[in-house]
Amino acid sequence: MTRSAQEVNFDGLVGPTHNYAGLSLGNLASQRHRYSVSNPRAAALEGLAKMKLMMDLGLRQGVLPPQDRPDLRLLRRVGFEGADDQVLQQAQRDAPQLLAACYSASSMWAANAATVSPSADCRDGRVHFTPANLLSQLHRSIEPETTALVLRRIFADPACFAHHDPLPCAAHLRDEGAANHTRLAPRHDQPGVELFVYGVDALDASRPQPRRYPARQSLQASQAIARLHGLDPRYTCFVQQSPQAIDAGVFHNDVASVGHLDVFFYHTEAFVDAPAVIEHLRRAYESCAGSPLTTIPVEPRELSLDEAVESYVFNSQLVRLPDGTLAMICPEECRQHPKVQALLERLTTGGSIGVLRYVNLRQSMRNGGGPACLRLRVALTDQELQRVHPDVMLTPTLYDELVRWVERHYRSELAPNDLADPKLIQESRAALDELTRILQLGSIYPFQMA
Ligand code: SUG
Repeated sequence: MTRSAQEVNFDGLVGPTHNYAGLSLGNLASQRHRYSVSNPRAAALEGLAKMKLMMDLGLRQGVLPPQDRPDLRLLRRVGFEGADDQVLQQAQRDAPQLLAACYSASSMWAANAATVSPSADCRDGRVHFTPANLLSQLHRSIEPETTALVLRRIFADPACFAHHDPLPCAAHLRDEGAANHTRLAPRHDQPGVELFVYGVDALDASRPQPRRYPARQSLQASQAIARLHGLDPRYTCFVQQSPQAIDAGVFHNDVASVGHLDVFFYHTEAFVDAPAVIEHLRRAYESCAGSPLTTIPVEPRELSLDEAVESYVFNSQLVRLPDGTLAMICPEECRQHPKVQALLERLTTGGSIGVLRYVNLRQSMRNGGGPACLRLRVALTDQELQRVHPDVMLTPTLYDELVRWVERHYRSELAPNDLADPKLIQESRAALDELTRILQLGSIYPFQMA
């Protein structure tokens, strides 16, 4: 099948300091695995295996480099002084959570890197990118600067790509990127509906709010992005995530719904007034696309929100294979879950899903990151795809090279105490320096620019 546009998944490559520090309040897996020993090598290889699966299914797949960690600039900005190893030792003694924050490999979850609108939706006919400010969590708030630089480097041609700065760092404008954004369209090169899901309206305290856990996305941030991208207000929907869902561990909406082209798979307790949300979405979609939206609702009696969070079934990737079949890429954890198995059986025998594949992402999952968290979707026309930095596009050769690179540089065990080991800084920098050569990205890290 010839395609004039396609969705390309850009996955965050897991960095060499992947660890479990329990940094994300409201992310139940992150809390549960706090201080366990991680395996950065396995984490990176699992992520690469998922990318390879996508490539083997006939889909284009891109790679986003990890960020430079530890980010010692963070520790210096909060008052730790001296040489690198002194800064690390003092932070370990006085503020181990800050030390963990500056070591987090969280940029692997590329769904939080940015919000991306395809050219067909944007007034100026370019693909628009807004890196997320990620200010709700300290360890993630240090990502936007490098993310912005990397995206500008990969999508460099101003005739095709428009880059905005991350939104100003104020709680009013807290933004977590594509994890709370879904685009629905009949084709990737036709206008679609952009659905923005927010956790809080920062200007209206009378609206329902979560009680236990933070709402990470504000309505005002989503509105700002829609304005910046020049989206058509008729086809832009802002809907509120249910506070109960946030309190049940749905810290990003992509833990309770996923959409792809004309299909929207969602838990009926994901939104405030879900029936009205779906009706609104259907109408917007029909008037934009001229054809109906296919919705796949899941009621709590079939799967509770808690079970959705446990299994991460809504964090599966929905992709259309080159022959048009809809495929679902699920976390391995779904295989062990009888109720999820029954749900998936219903979807496959009913014909909604043509192909079902499971991926083992255990290392990332233990920090609350499933298949869809690891990828940033960028719908591109053939012409736009030609303008993407070619060396980040996965090929069998690049895959082999990246596997060898991981095996050369990554540790297979990282315990909380290892974060004060100054050798880890050198190891990590050596790995990243080499990676920028493999991906031909030039200097992107602060240590390369010093
Ligand atoms: O922001 N976990 C990430 C998981 C992000 C998942 N992304 C999407 N749902 N799209 C987060 O909570 C845990 C880090 C730690 O605890 O060490 C963490 O940051």
